[in-house]
Formats: sequence, structure tokens, C-alpha cells
Amino acid sequence: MTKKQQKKIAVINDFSGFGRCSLMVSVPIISAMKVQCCALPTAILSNHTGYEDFFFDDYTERMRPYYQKWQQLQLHFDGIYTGFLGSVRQVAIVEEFIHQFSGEDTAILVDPVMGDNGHPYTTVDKALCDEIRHLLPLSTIITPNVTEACLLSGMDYHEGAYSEAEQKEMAYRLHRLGARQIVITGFDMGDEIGDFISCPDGTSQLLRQKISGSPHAGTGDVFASVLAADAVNGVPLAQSVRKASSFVGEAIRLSDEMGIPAQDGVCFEEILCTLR
Ligand code: PXL
Repeated sequence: MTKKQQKKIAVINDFSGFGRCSLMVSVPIISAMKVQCCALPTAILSNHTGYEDFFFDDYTERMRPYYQKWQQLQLHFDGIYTGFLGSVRQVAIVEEFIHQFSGEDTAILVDPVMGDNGHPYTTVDKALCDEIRHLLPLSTIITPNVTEACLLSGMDYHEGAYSEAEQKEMAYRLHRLGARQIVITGFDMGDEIGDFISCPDGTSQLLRQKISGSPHAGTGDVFASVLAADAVNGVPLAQSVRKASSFVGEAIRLSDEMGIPAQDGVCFEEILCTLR
């Protein structure tokens, strides 16, 4: 009998103590999906930047010495998942990391964490957006929300529904920037939300019911964490997007039911044990 081989993912993301985002959601979700989660912090925050004030410790200078110890340990990852970057210089560090720690079969999920609702996050400027584009050719999957897809592709963000032609154009531009498999999350489709998938073998859209009007923090991180764990476990992308989307939807529904402020993220803990 062959032994079961557990996969492992390096997650390059910030540690925000409060607000249910980034590493605070990736570690439990990826672990619940039976994949070893290895964290490389990009910054340490008291709470995410969606709050008016936050403690922010940039980890740029410490990332190389930190991962050099992983080189000494001769680590190799089945997946690398990058999220929030705390400075422009971190993009080059992430590129180096990918070259050092990936092999032919490594799934590389780039979540270009840059903004939401048409606006960049407070720590994200044009220089960082421009630099993050360099990660697209290194990725196997990217998971921008609509705002981030606009920032990367140069298309204008607008409220309301996006036509199929607009969605395809956005994906086309992201492919031209080097992305292979693209999942653009959160298109407003009236009563529904659409996630648009574009792969070399075609495009598709998965719809889910719109649950509440106010945007919840960290849902992109929950979504991408599920995709990253599934990617190393060989789950087909469309199936994984369906799973991530219904998990996020249910977590939003429960959070609203429990009266959790949208800024505090979603109470995924309540349904973590349902993830496989
Ligand atoms: O969820 C995205 C995210 C991740 N990390 C930090 C953030 C945000 C969004 O605001 O501020 C630090």
C-alpha cells in the first residue's frame, strides 16, 4: 500500500491579528482541508487596513533572512499562495521565493490584494499595482476581485452589472499580462454575484445568490485559501470555485444572522468543519 502524501503550501501574506483576513483565515482553512500551511509574513498588523487606525510592522527586510532558513531546510512546496504585500520591494522578494521554492508541478496562486469596491486599499499605491503585474506570468491561478481586475487590466471600474463582453475583455487583458487561469470574483449580476473563470480551454461563469449589500472583509482571502488547498489536491478549478463560493456565501449569511460587523470579516469558524 502506498503511503498518503500530505501536500504543503507556502502562504505569503500579512498577519492581521483582528479582522478575519489573510493568514488568520488561510492557516485554519488550508489546515482544515488537510494541507500543511507554512506562513511567510509580509507585515504584522493589529487589525486590517479597513479600520480607521492600525499598527503596521512592515516585514520587507525580514522576509529574506526568514525564508533563507527554509532554504537550509531544503523545503519545496506543492503550492505557493501570495496575498497582501506590504511594500513595492516585496514583489521582487516574492519572485525570488517562487523561483527558489517551486518546481514544475507547483501550483502558484497569486491573489493580487489591492482593493475593493472600486477603491485601492490605503496601503496600495500605483507603484505597487504596477509591480504586482509582474507576478502574473509566474502564476498558475490568479483570483482578483472586480476592482483588482480593473486595476491590473487598466479597465474602468463601474457600479452595476458588467456585460459578458466586458468580463471577457478583462480576462483577455489579464491573459495578455501573463495569467494562465483567471478567476475574477464578485461581478454584480443583479440579484446574483458572478465569478468569472477564464482558462486556456474556455470561459465560464458561476452564479451565487447575493446575500447582503455590505461588503465583508477577508472574503477574498477565504475564497483564495480554498482554491489554493484544492489546487494542490488536484481538484478541478470550476469545482473548487463552486465550493469556495458556497462556503463564502454561507459564512456571509451566518455573519449577518449573528450581527457581526462586515468590517470584522466572516465567521467562517462556524462552518470550518464542513470544508473538505
Ligand atoms: O483581505 C484583504 C486584506 C488583507 N490584508 C490586509 C488588508 C486587507 C484588506 O483590507 O488590509 C492588511
